[in-house]
This record gives sequence, C-alpha cells and structure tokens, in this order.
Amino acid sequence: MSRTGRVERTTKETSVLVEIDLDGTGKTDISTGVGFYDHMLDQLGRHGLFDLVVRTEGDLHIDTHHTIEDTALALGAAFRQALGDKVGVYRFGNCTVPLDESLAQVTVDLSGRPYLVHTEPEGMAPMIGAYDTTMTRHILESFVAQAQVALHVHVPYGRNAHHIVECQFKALARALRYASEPDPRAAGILPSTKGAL
Ligand SMILES: [Mn+2]
Repeated sequence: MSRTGRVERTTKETSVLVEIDLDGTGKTDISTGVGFYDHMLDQLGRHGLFDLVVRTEGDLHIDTHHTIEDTALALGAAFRQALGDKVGVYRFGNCTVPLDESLAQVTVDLSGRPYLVHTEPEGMAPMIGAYDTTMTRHILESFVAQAQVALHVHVPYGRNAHHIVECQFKALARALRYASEPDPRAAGILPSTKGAL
C-alpha cells in the first residue's frame, strides 16, 4: 500500500504543489523561489527518506512570507494525507541533531491534534539570503496545523543562523521519519488506546 500525499493549493497569493512519498529514498525536487527554504526542504526529504516534490510560485514581489507559509501548509496537508489511518506506525519520534556549534532537539507525536512548542536562541541574524529567520516558527506552526501533530522543537544553543535553522529541519526530518515508519511489532495495530488518531 502506497503512503503518498498530493496537495495543490492555489490562492491569489501563491500556487503550491506538494507530492510526498513517506516510503521513498530521499529523492527531492524542490523549487519555491527562496533559495535557503529550498535547501531546508531538501534536508527534510533527504533525512526523512521522503520522496518530495515541492513547486511553489508565490508573490515574491511582495516578500517571501506567503510563499514560505503556504508551502508549509501544503506540506503539512500532504504529510497528513500520506499517513492515512496511521495503523502500524511508531507514532512517536524524536531526534537530536548537531550542526557544528548548534543543536536541535525535535520530538513529534502523530496525535491528530495540532500543537507546537518552539524555542530558539535569542538574537539570531534576521536574514539568511532571502529567508527571514522569524519564519522558522511560522513554518512549524503552519505544518503542525495541517499535519495535525504535536511537535516540540528546541534549540538550546547555537550561534550561526544558517546552522540553527538547518539543524531544526534535519532533526524534524528524522523525527517525522521515525514516527511515521512501520513498527514491525505493531503490524495492523493502531498505536492508540482511544481507537482513533
Ligand atoms: Mn546548509
């Protein structure tokens, strides 16, 4: 059974296509028009071992906000779609990833309920290329709202903005992979006593 999601989302501000295969090999084809964001989504596919296509055409003549946000919303929706009934998956995942001087700790629960807890060091450089570093939290909020997961992302320390953001995406990728992977001891079992996720 394939675990794939495909979401097309078009508004007056953006046009987004996301395709994801949870059981992929980390093959990515990403183009949002925001170079650093492409680099981050590439990390998500590669380290999550998700095959990921992202094509966004947004109103970059205004700024990168809608482009980044709407892509994250579509990504969350596609991820949720690909998860299907969540029968037989681990449900919980966590990963800690260093990137030189920076560290990210990510924990996820495929709970069906959106919740984000996010902390980052104060005083980060405001921009990485055209990427506004305050958007990282907004990306996570948008993803969480659509994917309907509980997500805790902490960067207890770090200095370089590129590293601080990138280690979050790498750890997120791995945590999502671990949570969504089939648990060989739980084939056919829904990982909830409630009977629904
Ligand atoms: Mn990098």
